[in-house]
Amino acid sequence: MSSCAAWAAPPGWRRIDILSDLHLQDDTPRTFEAFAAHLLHTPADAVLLLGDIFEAWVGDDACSEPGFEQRAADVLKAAAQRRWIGFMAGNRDFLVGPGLLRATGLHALVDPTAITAFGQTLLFTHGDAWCLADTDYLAFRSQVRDTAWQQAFLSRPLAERRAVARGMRQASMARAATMAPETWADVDAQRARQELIASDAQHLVHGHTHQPAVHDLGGGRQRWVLSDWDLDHGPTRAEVLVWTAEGLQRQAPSA
Ligand SMILES: [Mn+2]
Repeated sequence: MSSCAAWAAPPGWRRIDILSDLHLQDDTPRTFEAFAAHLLHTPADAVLLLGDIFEAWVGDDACSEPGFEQRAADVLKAAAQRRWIGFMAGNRDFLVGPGLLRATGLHALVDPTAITAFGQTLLFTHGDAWCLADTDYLAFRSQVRDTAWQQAFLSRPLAERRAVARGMRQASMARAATMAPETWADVDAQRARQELIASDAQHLVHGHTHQPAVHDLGGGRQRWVLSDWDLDHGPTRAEVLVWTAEGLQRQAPSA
């Protein structure tokens, strides 16, 4: 069982927005604009970013050069001045570090985190760590989440890190092209139930699989899967999960 962070929302919060899997990069300008507009204009008191906000993140020092990362940091900073924003790493942006969080005013969210608000406790995770059938990926994950591996990677020149990220993205796209999203590994239901019981939470909320749905886990427990976002290719996908005293509800982003 993973060690789980747990905290209660401040009593003044009325609405918490949850989003993930925007996979932002330099060539997704419409998705980026929709993300920025939502963060700046949502009426929510808090926003939980549940991972893979960025398609790749090669180190917080990337923000020191004019370009995509710097624009993204500017948006996050402006948004964090208006409301509480929490950041949980995904399998793409796990190298977001304390430098970016400090510079923007974002709060780190441990994976998983249980939050109590509106008389209910929900458990939040990106989702990749509990896709237990994906053993190749889990081996890769434990390698790249290792502190020594990360220090070695981050000590390489920025241009070299960008080249490695490009190569990994191409390999991942080539792999994904051979598999429909429905066939990707999914969060293990037994593990999800165990984690909910251990953290005394009612529902699990996660992203990662790009298969928005609500799954019944029995005993009144549910697994809510977030939508990915894509406003740059084909049919538009963009959805925010809104948590209020009324429960959970999917909504279009604020414009
Ligand atoms: Mn992911």
